[in-house]
Amino acid sequence: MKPRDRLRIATQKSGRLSQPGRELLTRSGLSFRESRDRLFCFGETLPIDLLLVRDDDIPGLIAEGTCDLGFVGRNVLEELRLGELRAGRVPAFAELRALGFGQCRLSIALPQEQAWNGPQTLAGLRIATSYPNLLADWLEKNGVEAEVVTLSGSVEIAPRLGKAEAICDLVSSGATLAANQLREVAVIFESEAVLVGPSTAFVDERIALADLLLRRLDGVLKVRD
Ligand code: PRT
Ligand code: ZN
Repeated sequence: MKPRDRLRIATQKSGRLSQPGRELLTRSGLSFRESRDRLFCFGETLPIDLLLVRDDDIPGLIAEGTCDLGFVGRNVLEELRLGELRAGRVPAFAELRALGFGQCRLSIALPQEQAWNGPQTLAGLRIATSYPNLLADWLEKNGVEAEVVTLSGSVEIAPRLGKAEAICDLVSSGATLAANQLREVAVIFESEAVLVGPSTAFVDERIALADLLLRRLDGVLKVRD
């Protein structure tokens, strides 16, 4: 690959992580000029640019070397990491820092009236989720045989549509579950936004740039604690 003298960070274009991610970079002393199509931000104070993308694409962009670092939910990262391991591949990306925003949990929820007697309650049920690997991993660890129904969105309405008897979805306030007459019964994964990078070391000018950025981020994150 050609040597590069600028660092490229992948961030979510629009969504829950985009604003807090930009704020963290601003507090770290970085400023940007946005391209007209709003897909790229040119770093003005340091040779560090942003690529604005869908969060799900971020680990892949790092694995293929298009971007050097990224801000993404640990839930997305872990789901893809488990997918790589299941496919017999070594993940080419790794979590470098927890960023202290975007906190949420991946939880199992049941219709409100249904009793919960631990993980075995789920045996033989269909569970709808957008996180099939994280769910399958948890079911396996708990010795539960259930059917994982993978949906790309609107997981919370699956029980009402008769597609599943339980769901496994991200929760923050719990309002979405309540609005759908669902009850959170088990947390299977705790998440927040993380800094993701390659699992191998940087080369060229990017070594010093990544080092500088990490030191600045650490300074800001420490102040926040
Ligand atoms: O377009 P793109 O693919 O980039 O965006 P997206 O729609 O996939 O992502 P987005 O912006 O919704 O979420 C990005 C990341 O934010 C997630 O991967 C999580 O790491 C984090 N995050 C934090 C959340 C939530 N909190 C959250 N509450 N992601 C989603 N939710 C959803 C949840 O799926 C459910 O539908 O919000 C609803 C529940 O919220 P409460 O408050 O009602 O419990
Ligand atoms: Zn997404």
